[in-house]
Amino acid sequence: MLIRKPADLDESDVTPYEIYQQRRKFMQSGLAVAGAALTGSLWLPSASAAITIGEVKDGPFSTDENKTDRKDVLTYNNFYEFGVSKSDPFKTAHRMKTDPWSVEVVGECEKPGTFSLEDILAPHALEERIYRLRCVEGWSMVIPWIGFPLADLVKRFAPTSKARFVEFETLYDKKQMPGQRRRVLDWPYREGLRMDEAMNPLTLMAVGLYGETLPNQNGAPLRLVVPWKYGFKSIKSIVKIRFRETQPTSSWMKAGPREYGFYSNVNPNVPHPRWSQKRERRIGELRKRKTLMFNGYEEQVAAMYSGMDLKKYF
Ligand SMILES: Nc1nc2c(c(=O)[nH]1)N[C@H]1C(S)=C(S)[C@@H](COP(=O)(O)O)O[C@H]1N2
Ligand SMILES: [Mo]
Repeated sequence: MLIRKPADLDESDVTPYEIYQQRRKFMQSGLAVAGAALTGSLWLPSASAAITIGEVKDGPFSTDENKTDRKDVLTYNNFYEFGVSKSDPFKTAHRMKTDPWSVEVVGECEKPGTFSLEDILAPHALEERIYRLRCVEGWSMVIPWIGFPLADLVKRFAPTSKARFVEFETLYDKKQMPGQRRRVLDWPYREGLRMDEAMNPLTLMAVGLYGETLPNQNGAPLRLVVPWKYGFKSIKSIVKIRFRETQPTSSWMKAGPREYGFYSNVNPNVPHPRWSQKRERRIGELRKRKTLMFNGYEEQVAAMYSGMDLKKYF
């Protein structure tokens, strides 16, 4: 499969028919603001991102469950930098400029530096992996991501023996990210992994989905996908990577330490303080499903947590 560069396509090509229709209706109804938002590069996912085009091979660990409708993956998002409602990112994330893009690598490593997106991507072969994503809010999706193992990227920076954790930061720019004008979270959005979690072969650095470069609302041009953890661990639009000796405090831990732990593993047996985590609604389905331990990736990840009290280290 080829990653398709938006420039190769015209708008009708990448626009799902229903949305195209919906947009036409929108514009006809004279909703100028919405119309303007929708005429941009919205459906030309991350139209400016400098992503290398090439063969994408089928990667490991893909589920054969039905994929979530592309339209839902692109329009039902959590990306608080663009607003707190699910439909906000789809409407406003086109304001984010993703080219040029660079990532600063700092902390406990032998090869820190500031790298362009092109430098970051250059040595990595892209693969498609179809993963389940389970949001702590109680819904889930199945998404065909394109990316490469985070482990391969981490190794390039040669972390020192002191590096026990990796911290990631999202872009902080109020002009491009209207949601940051309100302090709903302590910006920039921060997340972290223990080093073995970062090096686990399941952990993906994603640059695309559904055969295209990442749409802005899904975290262009570079985001994490950690499928055995609640969705908020999968940080979007990464600009900074820091190797640390001590455990980082994520934005969600800071916002609610009783509700969001550092580990955030999908665990039906540990309820969120305000609601159960036993079941979930797969977007596009009506009946609820049982939530699986580690989101169904127990075989790949359980050993990393042996001996840990998962109620304490939630
Ligand atoms: N920077 C940033 N990353 C983020 C979020 C966010 O608000 N800001 N939301 C998280 C949450 S709660 C979820 S469920 C997933 C949603 O990813 P998707 O919109 O691509 O499905 O992104 C995660 N990454
Ligand atoms: Mo989430």
